Amino acid sequence: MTRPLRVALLPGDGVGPEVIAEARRVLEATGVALELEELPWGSAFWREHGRMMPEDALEIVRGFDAVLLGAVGDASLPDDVTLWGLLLELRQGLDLWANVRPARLLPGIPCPLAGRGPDDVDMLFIRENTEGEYSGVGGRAHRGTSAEVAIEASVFTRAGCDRVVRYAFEHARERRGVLTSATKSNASRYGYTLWDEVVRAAAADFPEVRVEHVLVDALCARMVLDPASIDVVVASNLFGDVLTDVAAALQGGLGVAASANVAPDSGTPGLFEPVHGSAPDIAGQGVANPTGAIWSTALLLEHTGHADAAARVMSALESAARHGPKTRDVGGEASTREVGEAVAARVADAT
Ligand code: GGG
Repeated sequence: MTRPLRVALLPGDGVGPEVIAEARRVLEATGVALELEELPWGSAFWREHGRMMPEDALEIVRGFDAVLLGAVGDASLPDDVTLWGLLLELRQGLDLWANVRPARLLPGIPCPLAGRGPDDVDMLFIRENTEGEYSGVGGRAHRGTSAEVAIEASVFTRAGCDRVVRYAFEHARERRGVLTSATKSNASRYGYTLWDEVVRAAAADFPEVRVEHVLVDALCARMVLDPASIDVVVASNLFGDVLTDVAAALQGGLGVAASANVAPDSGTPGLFEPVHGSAPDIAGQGVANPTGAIWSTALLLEHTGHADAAARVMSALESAARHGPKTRDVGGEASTREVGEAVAARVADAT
């Protein structure tokens, strides 16, 4: 008998608990044998313990096959405290070096670009996830004086660039065969030029993939003007974050976008999360779109060897996008729970 899939649910802050409740409902409807455990970490945990997660959080997480995270961020705490205390600590501590973000417009979801539809928006972003501009290297001196100085160093290593670039090439080979590398190596002459060299060297091992080097600002414009020309994008940590908010807008908004933080071929549990944050303006109202969290569940199933269940979740999400129910951010009137229940029912029917 195969052992159950052990998933840690980490609802976190704001709308996190609402969307993770629906993701859980859908996960349970797949029929996959599960062992689920909720981890009460986040800003409420910080208020009680003075930290976002327990000291042995990484050890605890390593005991699971995967983690499903809702959101982090709370008005009572500085954003850098909540992000570094939980999400970035998990990404770096577990060395989850690739952040995979599909940006596909599901039929039935309105596209903000006039005249464009699902055929135009089908991109995959591979974001470097442990170094670059998010390395956490730097400091501040002479605080509060007119001589104050702040340094935020971007750290790029050849090995760190190489592994994520090769992973992106592999995806491009499986998709439409085009890899776009996004940098700003005309202005930032050290880290991004190393990145460019690594891309050129890796390209020799993927002759079937056409590579293009595009400056990140030009890529933002192209994503809006000609999204159909973009297949797989590989980008540094910060650029990947920014580009995928633009991409999320093209696929119907942040509520729809999903992501997987993974360390391929390492055996380390992946961390799966909707791209959106805690959305304090709508938290507790039951109106948040659970699509990004449910889509992240499909990525979790796919990455843990349950491709059939993942496909059933995606097809149920596609059906809800086409026929409803939908939340108000994508043109409907349904609640978070109504969408979750409808998707879970379709998954169960197909099981
Ligand atoms: N879904 C987790 C979450 O709250 N993400 C918000 C966020 O600010 N993420 C930063 C990042 O992905 O770098």
